[in-house]
Amino acid sequence: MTTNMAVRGSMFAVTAAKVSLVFLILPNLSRQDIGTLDLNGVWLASNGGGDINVNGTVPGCIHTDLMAAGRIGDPYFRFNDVEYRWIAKENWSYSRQFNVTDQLLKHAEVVLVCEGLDTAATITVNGHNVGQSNNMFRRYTFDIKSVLQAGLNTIQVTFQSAIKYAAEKNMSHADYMVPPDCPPAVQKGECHPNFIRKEQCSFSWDWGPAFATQGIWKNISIQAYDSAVIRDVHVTPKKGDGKTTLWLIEVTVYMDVAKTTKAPVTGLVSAQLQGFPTLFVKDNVKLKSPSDHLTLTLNVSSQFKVETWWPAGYGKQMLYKVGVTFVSTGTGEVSAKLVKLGLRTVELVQEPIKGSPGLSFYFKINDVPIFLKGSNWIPADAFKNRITTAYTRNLLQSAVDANMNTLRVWGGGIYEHEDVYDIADELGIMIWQDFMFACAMYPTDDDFLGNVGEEIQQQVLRIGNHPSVIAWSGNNENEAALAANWYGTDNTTQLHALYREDYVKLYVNVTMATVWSLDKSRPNITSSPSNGKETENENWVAKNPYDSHYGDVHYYNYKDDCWDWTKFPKTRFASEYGFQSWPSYQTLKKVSTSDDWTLDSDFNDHRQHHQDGNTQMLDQAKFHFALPTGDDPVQQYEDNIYLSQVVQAMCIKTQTEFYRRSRSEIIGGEGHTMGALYWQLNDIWQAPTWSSLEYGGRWKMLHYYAAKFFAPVMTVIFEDKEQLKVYVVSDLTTKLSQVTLQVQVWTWSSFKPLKSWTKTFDKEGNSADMIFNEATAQFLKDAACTKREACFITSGLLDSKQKPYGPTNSYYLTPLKTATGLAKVNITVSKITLLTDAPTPGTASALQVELKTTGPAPFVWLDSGEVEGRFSDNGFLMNVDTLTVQFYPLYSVKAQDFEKEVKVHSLMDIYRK
Ligand code: BMA
Repeated sequence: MTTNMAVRGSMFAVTAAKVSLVFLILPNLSRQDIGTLDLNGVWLASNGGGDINVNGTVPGCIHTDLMAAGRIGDPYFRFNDVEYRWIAKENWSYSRQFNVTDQLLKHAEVVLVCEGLDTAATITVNGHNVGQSNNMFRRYTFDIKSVLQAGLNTIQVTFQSAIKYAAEKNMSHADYMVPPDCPPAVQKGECHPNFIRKEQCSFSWDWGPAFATQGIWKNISIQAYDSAVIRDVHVTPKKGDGKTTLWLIEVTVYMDVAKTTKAPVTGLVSAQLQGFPTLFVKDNVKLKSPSDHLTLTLNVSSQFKVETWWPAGYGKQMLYKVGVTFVSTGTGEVSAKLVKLGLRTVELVQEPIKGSPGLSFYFKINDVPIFLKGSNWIPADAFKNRITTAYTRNLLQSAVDANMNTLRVWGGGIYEHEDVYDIADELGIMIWQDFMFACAMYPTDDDFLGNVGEEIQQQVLRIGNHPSVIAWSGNNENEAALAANWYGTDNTTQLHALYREDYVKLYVNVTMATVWSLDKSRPNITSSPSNGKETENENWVAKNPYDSHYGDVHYYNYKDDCWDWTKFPKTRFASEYGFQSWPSYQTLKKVSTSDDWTLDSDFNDHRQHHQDGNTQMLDQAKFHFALPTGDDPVQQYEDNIYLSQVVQAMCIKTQTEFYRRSRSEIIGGEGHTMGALYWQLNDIWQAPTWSSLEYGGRWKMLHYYAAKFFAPVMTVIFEDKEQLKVYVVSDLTTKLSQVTLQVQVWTWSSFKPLKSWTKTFDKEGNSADMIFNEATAQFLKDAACTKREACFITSGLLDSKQKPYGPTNSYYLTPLKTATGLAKVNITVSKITLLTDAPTPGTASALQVELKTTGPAPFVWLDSGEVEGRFSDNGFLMNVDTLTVQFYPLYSVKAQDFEKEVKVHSLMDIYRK
């Protein structure tokens, strides 16, 4: 047994030094600590039949345990997701022995604290049933005092197959169907995930495999105490009057209190802002058993020099910590917790807009309106114990390095690991946090609702201290599914009314009500997409949740040419839109064999979980490009991967630029777009998906493009009927004085522009303006461009000293398959040098790569082969004969080793015969 002054396994363990600071205020107390016994480590994992017995790692899951024991291979390899289906259909149990001391048993309360059980389980200690679980998103605390003994004890957690549990629950829900029953066949998934409170995509998704894991996926420990323990601390900063009071920090302390026949538990609770010894508050409390809570308020007066937390690109990400301590009067027992916070305000503005029906939908942080730029986050692995802090950091760093400021933690995955929120706090990434319900109707019997209520309460208290979290949102697309009858929920009027009632029960009466009771400091949206306030007016299920005049919109269109911006909805806030591409050959190679590397291989079909996905990618490519040609099938496979990434990058570039240029205007009653979060940031495995980061972290071409189309200041070129227009967009809060817009016309046969047009002006911050507007035909004629097919346009800004400022943009006047003069050129890596002092996102030294080309080349792609890392730019248009880019390796690499791996090519190279 270990005795520790911190509550082990809790969110933020308190170090002795930190607690002693609090003790300065509370002298002369003889201290006695909460006893904890950590049960993490090696357990025995066995299947129901008892014929498989392997080491079970806690925290962990059965799939990785079987893999570590050599019972199975890599579950992601080839068709293993289907081969290993049997694992999820078995009932697995985890057991171990542990020693307990007399001293621990003497405590009034001895509880088993399970931070996360995945999912349906019965827990026994020494053969006695101590409790049950059926929600992987909840912490369970079981009383085990009466069944423990001094000396050796045994614990067993017996899981029921999540697939079987869900099927049983569905069967017993006899009154009416809660659809959908099963996912589309192409997903090769399991049925009825909506009947179990488990990661919904673990039963498969249109980008992911079905691995319905089982296991103890978070920490597990025993806790022993006599008075009370702090279970959660929820901190809410509120703006003060700005004169005498800068901030009021409300600290709500949630405690589990020992059952006692004697007088109520009393003690002293204190809270202190770390680093400010005189900024503390304390209170004598009388606590009710079995649980109680109280609120203390820290008054941050103007004498304390505190700083606000800002999103990336707007200022510093200042973080503080509040230490909370409870000292029991009777026993001197101490329980302590340390939680992080950032001082910031958030507001979702929904108000009338002049010239437009409906309401605005945008966020203000610290009173500054902010355009939310970013993407949607899905679970980083099917097996959560494989995700390291370094891996999470690399993904999130990649997001900010691509100029993102927001991620939506999507509702079909998990309430994320603490790392995600901690790193988001540090990097200034705002989080739109969904609750975990997606693409389904859900049951609403009392057990289910009670279970969800507990889940919401615990998650709001766990995640809600993070300044990065700026919004709660009830579910993914369930309002839309109901409104648009995705699952046959309106076949009879009577049933439709019932589904609507169920919807309100779950997301309004339980979810939203629970959130409001705990946290009023953030906007609370019922669904994404929704019409915000208008959805509320329409009794929570709007007729058209995709209305562009309200709230947020999800938009997918695989049929039309994605370079045609007129197809996109001019929404207030685009929270999802996307196109698929294949991940790199290097990434796919790890889970396939050479037989798989053709477009029509079984593997290629198998990994595609979206109906007609492979055809859609090719069809979209055909709008603008000829398909790759050549005799070597593997080469052709690689060329197709490349082309799919070109197409995805261009599609999302076009759509995002449309949203960004729409931030300041209302046209035909639509506009004032203030958010663009494309679908999706990351991948759960190696497959064709909508992601811009591959499983493993490699950047697809789209991610390089994101860095440019999300740049704080950028230009957008497009045609509106016969007019060529260029907008200048600035997300800065300050004015740019005397910037010059340069618009140039080029041909494919020269490094010199045919014509340069410039204009110098002052650019206000937080706005998008049209600076250039000319008839295309006339502009090309003036440039002596003979025909559209022969030319392309670029735009860029120069600062007041005439130096390039921000990214250069380009515009192709015709599909490149019909471009004239676009020929195969010779591009080579001409020099590689090691840069020892370059600023690198990773820890290793950067390399400088010099490129030379014999002619202009679109979509120049540098490939680092087996070397992991990323370039400063990639997928670009090269219209100079020499340029340099940096390469940032993930691990140190010698220039000569890198030279062997690095390759470069451009679009015309994929036409090999
Ligand atoms: C939206 C998302 C996901 C899905 C994606 C791509 O519906 O919310 O459910 O993966 O589109 O189809």
